[in-house]
Amino acid sequence: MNNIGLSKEISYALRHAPQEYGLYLDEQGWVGIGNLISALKKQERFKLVTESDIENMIQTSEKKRHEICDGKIRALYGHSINEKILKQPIEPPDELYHGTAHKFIDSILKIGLIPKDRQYVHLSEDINTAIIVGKRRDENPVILKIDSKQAWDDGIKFYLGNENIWLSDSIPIKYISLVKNKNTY
Ligand code: HQG
Repeated sequence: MNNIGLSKEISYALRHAPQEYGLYLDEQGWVGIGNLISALKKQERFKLVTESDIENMIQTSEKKRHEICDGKIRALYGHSINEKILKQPIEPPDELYHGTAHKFIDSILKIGLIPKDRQYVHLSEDINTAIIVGKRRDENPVILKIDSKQAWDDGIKFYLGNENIWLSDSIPIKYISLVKNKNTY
């Protein structure tokens, strides 16, 4: 089984288009793993997929994007579906980071970080993760530092994605600063 292809397909189904697969996510984004497997099997390339293929894909992935519990599976972050996935607010680390493209900076510094097509803003626990995220859009990404302690104290909600990806509601500019990075500037 091609783990990258399987991971992308499952992310697409569980983050963006469950209805295309006849799936209904509950409020926390869970769906029965048997239902997901039945839906995937309708495609020729996934007709032999098993639960252990999915477990293996999750375990060997360089990023923890999905989790399985009690016969159910969900995406941990990234959702764009209309029904908002409910997350429990949790106090974040004092600082978080966001890697982005130069072309977005003027707009971010004008209106702050917004979720765009997703349900939440995605933030990284460390600069290296932010660089990897930013490199998806810009070879030499801009890294922003978020004063998450102050934002949390002021009532902005943060939520856990995986062990180094945090989610949040929109982040106003007063909590955002540019990280001076010798590779970036
Ligand atoms: C930008 C991947 C203009 C924001 C990654 C980002 C992550 C603004 C883009 C996860 C803006 C949205 C999410 C504003 C934000 N004006 N641009 N006011 N506010 N933006 O993909 O954080 O590999 O929705 O900077 O690794 O890049 O798929 O968010 O560039 O963890 O598992 O709008 O997706 O994970 O892009 O990435 P995205 P993201 P996976």
